[in-house]
Amino acid sequence: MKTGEILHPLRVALTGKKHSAPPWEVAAILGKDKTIQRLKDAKEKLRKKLLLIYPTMVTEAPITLGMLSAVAKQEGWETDCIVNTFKKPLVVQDFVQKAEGADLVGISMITFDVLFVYEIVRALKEAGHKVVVGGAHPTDCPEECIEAGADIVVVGEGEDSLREILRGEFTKGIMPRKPRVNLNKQPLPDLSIYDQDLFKGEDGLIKGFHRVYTSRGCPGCCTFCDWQVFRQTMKEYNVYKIVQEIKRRRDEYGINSFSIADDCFTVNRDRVLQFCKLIKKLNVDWRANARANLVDLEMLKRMKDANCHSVAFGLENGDPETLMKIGKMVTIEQNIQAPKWAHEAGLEVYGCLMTGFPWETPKHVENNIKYIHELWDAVSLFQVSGSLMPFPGTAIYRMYNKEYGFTKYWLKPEFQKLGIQVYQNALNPLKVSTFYQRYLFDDTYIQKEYFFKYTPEYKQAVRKLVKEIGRHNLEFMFKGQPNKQKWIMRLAKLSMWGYDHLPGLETTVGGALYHHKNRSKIELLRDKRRGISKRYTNPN
Ligand code: B12
Ligand code: SF4
Repeated sequence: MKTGEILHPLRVALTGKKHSAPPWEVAAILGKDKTIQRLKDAKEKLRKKLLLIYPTMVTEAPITLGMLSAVAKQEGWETDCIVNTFKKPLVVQDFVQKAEGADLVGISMITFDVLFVYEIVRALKEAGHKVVVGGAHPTDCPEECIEAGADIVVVGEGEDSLREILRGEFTKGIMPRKPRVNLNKQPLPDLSIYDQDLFKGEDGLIKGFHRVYTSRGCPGCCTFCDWQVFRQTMKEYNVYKIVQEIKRRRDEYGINSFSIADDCFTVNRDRVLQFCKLIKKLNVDWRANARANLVDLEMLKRMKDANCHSVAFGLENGDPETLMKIGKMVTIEQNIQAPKWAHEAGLEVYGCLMTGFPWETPKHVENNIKYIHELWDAVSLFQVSGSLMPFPGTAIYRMYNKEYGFTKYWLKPEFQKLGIQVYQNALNPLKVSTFYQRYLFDDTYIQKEYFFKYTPEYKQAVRKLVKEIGRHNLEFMFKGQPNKQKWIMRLAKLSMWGYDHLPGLETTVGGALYHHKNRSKIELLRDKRRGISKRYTNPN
């Protein structure tokens, strides 16, 4: 935009003259200083405002909003955001109030609490706002979002689409998916938009600012995974740019432990080694996600040497048939070898398992138990969630929704609060979980048959798996404290029994215990032991 194009309407606004007055004339009328100030004020007023919303409850600052805000600022827009957190849960009216004065409202959505989000959309529409939605859920279900009242739906990556919307080049409907964006041409996330107090941990650091992306997407095509936003293509940031960003966050926000949030960090070996070389100089520690077929011992050692403390593998399942059926494209041998290499390299290993596939039988579960035993010493912790949840956009959903009758389950009230994050969170005010789900493994989707139907024998076998996962994890969390391990296991078994027979009582009693004022401290401690809480310490 040329300077004249901005100044012309300003002059008209200030002088009241239809024909633009030259700046000296304006200055003569108003006096120089006042004029400059008024010009500035008027320019500010002319800037359009974008409000970004993250409506599903989180603990950490969702970096997605920062990425979109940076793009909008480049386009000359003013931005602000509002995030629903466990610390300060919001109601529909809070979002409407915050939207006052906004020229556009952008909502980022996943398939979680969707009814609540649609309520927000409707309320915003009633208040006269223009609403654009984007994220995993709108990508999977664009028509549904339009029916719910959104003016524009962005499918896939958002940067280029948002630019077009802000420039007024696309005004209504489902925006056709754009080619993948060039990440190196995008601005770095705008971290200034968040209400930092909402995300400050006990250590004074801002949760979420530790999460950094060096790439987007994953070459895999697992049938249970919702990879529709980035599809099966990977795009990478220049590692120099990312290491600079890590340095910035270290220097400006005091963060010295980072989580590389890429779906799979280890796809490009040379890039990993280059990253290691650069990050080592920053003296920060970090963790990353990997696939068992995309690592080798040398690479893992180099990661360790560059202060990587842990690596998470999507191991998914210990049964060869299931691994093949879910399209993981990794063999059991690789799934055993990789964690062992990582352990040998001195890294802590986190293993993510998935179970509850509709074809599984007790035999499949037995294979998973054997698998856990095989990896007992190599893996520090197995993730405590991992019961299959068929997200829209996944092959599993398409294959089974009609057969098992869970078509569009996310629009039913009883499915709104599903999602491990809800009860895995120390700050979570909702009484939705039990002692055993928190300490062992959450198999409630399976036991309560939320999505699929299972035989009683299978469900029984899963319980055995849950206990083995728990026994393994407790050994890690309470090393050298066998009595504590035993007591927690006993309580967990009691909780399991209670949940099966008197679920209401278990969650009420359990919930009451968790809602004791020390709960958040106790759970933070537990999360720290499990390595979930960030390891960073505040240098200030
Ligand atoms: C890091 C991560 C987390 C982190 C942080 C999440 C956060 N809120 O910041 C943690 C560990 C906390 C987490 C938790 C959960 N996550 Co998660 N997570 C991811 C992961 C790996 C990266 C997310 C991300 O930031 N991507 C980078 C940004 C740039 O991508 P994006 O958010 O999609 O945004 C782009 C576009 O979608 C679009 N866009 C998005 N919003 C908007 C809005 C507007 C207005 C516009 C124009 C565009 C736009 O533009 C953006 C830039 O291109 C994704 C997988 C993935 N590859 O994306 C899963 C993913 C988002 N998570 C998922 C799930 C299920 C969860 C949990 C429910 C898990 C659970 N059971 O507890 C919770 C829910 C937490 C919550 N309330 O948000 C699913 C969502 C599937 C679905 N259909 O809903 C994903 C896709 C994983 C998967 N493949 O199945 N997650
Ligand atoms: S589960 Fe992991 S490996 Fe599979 S497609 Fe999703 S991100 Fe890729």
